[in-house]
Amino acid sequence: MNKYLNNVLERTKKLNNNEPEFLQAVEEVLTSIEPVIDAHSEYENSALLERMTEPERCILFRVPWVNDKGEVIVNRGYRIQFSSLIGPYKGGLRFHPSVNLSIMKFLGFEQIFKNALTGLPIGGAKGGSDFDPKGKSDNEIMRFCQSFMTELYRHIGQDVDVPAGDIGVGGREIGYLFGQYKRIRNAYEGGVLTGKDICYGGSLARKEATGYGLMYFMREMLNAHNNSLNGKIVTISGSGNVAIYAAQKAYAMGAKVVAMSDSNGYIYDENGIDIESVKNIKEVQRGRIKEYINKHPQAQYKESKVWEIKADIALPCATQNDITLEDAKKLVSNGVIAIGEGANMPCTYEATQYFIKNNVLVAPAKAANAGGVATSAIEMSQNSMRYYYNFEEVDQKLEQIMVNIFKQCKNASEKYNHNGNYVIGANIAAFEKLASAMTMQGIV
Ligand code: NDP
Ligand code: 2IT
Repeated sequence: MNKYLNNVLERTKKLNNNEPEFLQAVEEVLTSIEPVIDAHSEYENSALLERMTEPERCILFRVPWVNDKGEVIVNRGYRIQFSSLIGPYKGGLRFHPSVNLSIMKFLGFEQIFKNALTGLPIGGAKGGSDFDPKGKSDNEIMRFCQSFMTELYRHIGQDVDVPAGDIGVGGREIGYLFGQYKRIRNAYEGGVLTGKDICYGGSLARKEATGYGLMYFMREMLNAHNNSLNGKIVTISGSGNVAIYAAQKAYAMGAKVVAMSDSNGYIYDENGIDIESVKNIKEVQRGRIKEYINKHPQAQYKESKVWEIKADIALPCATQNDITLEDAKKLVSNGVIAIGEGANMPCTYEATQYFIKNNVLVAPAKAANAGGVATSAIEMSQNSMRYYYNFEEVDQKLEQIMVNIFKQCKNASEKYNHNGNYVIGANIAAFEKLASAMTMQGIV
């Protein structure tokens, strides 16, 4: 391996040795950009990789709140402002008990590359809390969000840092966060958060954007290999925001979704899952996926991983490291042809390598799920204009962005003789842009 790359990898490991997810994300990028590093010896002199792998700022804070029983609970809040190189810090907030510094940093790091691929002026960030929204009342969610924002507000702003949703943070949470921000600032700064409801400054199609964008990317990737979604059997992990709208678009493109999951298990419906029913269970009732079988007795529920179901296309849309090498082997032996990463880093490194070795197409997260943040940037732009596009206008812009992202991945993969390897393509295309911008801006 290139000596400079190797030194940076060793340094990163030493500095972050108890952050496995962060190291995994950095290692995946660094090992795939070797040909670019070989061609640019000047990067070493400017410590370009050392700077790129070190967040500009990590903010950790206390989030005290009172539950419905009157007990005081203390959670930890995070905001990793990873890079402001090409725009204000931008990225979601995750509320999940597993949240820790390693997960926040891996997500922030990935976000820089993803945001660069969108072609829009957004830097990279991630934040969140180890708060568990499951089973909490609306009032508890509101009190938590208000406390979280009472600290976060001083670090964000529409030209500084613009959070949005992620796991456990959807329209309800963004509403409470926005209300508290506005109250503290005594100003309507619409562009400070994205994923807002339409009635107070959100963008049409933002809710659908990540899932739809994933399927636009998948369509382009399959087209490039003389294939299509028509008649394909699809399985999806997760049943949240990304999963639901990926499923909806998959149907619209002629595929059939036979299985979806949550962290407890999956539902299998041979005739095709009724998405409106899943939407109702998850978005309206905030229930569990197994409730689906109450109204659909032909469907089955199993407490196991969805990857054991035979599929042409698998869409991991839940969380990181969801598809292990063992799952990858099962999927390949069942004839899978493509993986679409709706979630961030849903495949382990070994799983991704196994897919590529077995000629399974992989739509990498940084590229394939970038439609969400791209539409967030379109929301920011509408907030600045004080004017709103209709649904079709936003959807068309999203589609165009995804087509363009696929082209960038394809071109970069071909330029460095990795035809069809869009994982390497995405990393290189994003890195080239970031490295140029970093070089032009001097040592900062
Ligand atoms: P949601 O909270 O809406 O849904 C998350 C889904 O994933 C739920 O079904 C949840 O099940 C499942 N899940 C979460 N954690 C785990 C876990 N540890 N093990 C198994 N299942 C789990 O989140 P989103 O749909 O917004 O996000 C899903 C993924 O997509 C994340 O990786 C996120 O980072 C990524 N992403 C999201 C974007 C967005 O715009 N929202 C944009 C780009 C990427 P359960 O209810 O049981 O917890
Ligand atoms: O991972 C992601 O790209 C998101 N959760 C969306 C971030 C955003 O700012 O819309």
